[in-house]
Amino acid sequence: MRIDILTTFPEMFAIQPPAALGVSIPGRAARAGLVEIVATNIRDFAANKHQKTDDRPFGGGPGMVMMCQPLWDAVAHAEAADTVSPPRPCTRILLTPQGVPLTQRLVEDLATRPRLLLIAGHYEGVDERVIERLAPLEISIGDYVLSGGELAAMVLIDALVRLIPGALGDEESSLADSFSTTPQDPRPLLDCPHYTRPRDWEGASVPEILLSGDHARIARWRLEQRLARTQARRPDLLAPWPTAAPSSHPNPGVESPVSDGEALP
Ligand code: 6GU
Repeated sequence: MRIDILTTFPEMFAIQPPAALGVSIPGRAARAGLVEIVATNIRDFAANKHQKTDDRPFGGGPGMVMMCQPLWDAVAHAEAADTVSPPRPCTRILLTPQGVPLTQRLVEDLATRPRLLLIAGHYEGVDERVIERLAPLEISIGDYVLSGGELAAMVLIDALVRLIPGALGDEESSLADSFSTTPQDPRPLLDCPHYTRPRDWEGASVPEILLSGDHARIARWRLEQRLARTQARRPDLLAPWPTAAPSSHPNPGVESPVSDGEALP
């Protein structure tokens, strides 16, 4: 899988020397060639003499708006560049608080795509005309405001990389993660509590059942713990699927097309 990021801060995505994605599981996966992470500086495509990528908003107001031209040209460049021929189709994604909420279901869907192009917006926002023409899937990582889409893009990349076969070591598994589901049980549940040695730590012991060696009872206990925790901490996850009016968001979720944006030259 290849993941491109368009950003004005490409150094945030360095693998060597390592930045956030150069360590731990994403770093190991990148070095093993399981994922190719390519950050491109939008500023390199600014056609104006000061290499400006933003300008003041029409209509006034605070902050700056990311301009159409540098972003459009950066997308054209990145999509045409691939290490395989013919170039893989790109799923365009804009990280924005206006997007659909990122969920494990959406991450699982995106992990099946051959190539993602992540656009990290900055400033007050991105000129709506280039968003309309690119028609990206718009994704938010939660109901709070970040200064830019870079950290959100890293959150998405980290969540994706752990689902690539081989990215996790033998000792690790994404199957028991919080929010993971199975075809047998589609409810996203929180994780159960975990314990390791010593059996007694300053008077605090380990639940007896985990020392019993009875694997069937242990599995049942863990499932009960997951259900109880989810009920106590995140009852919303156990609620029936919403039956409210369908969202009128342009990207209703995982069923969205790869991209219906205008083809680039
Ligand atoms: Cl994806 N971007 C920004 N700037 N802020 C956010 C976000 C994204 N998701 C939540 N807050």
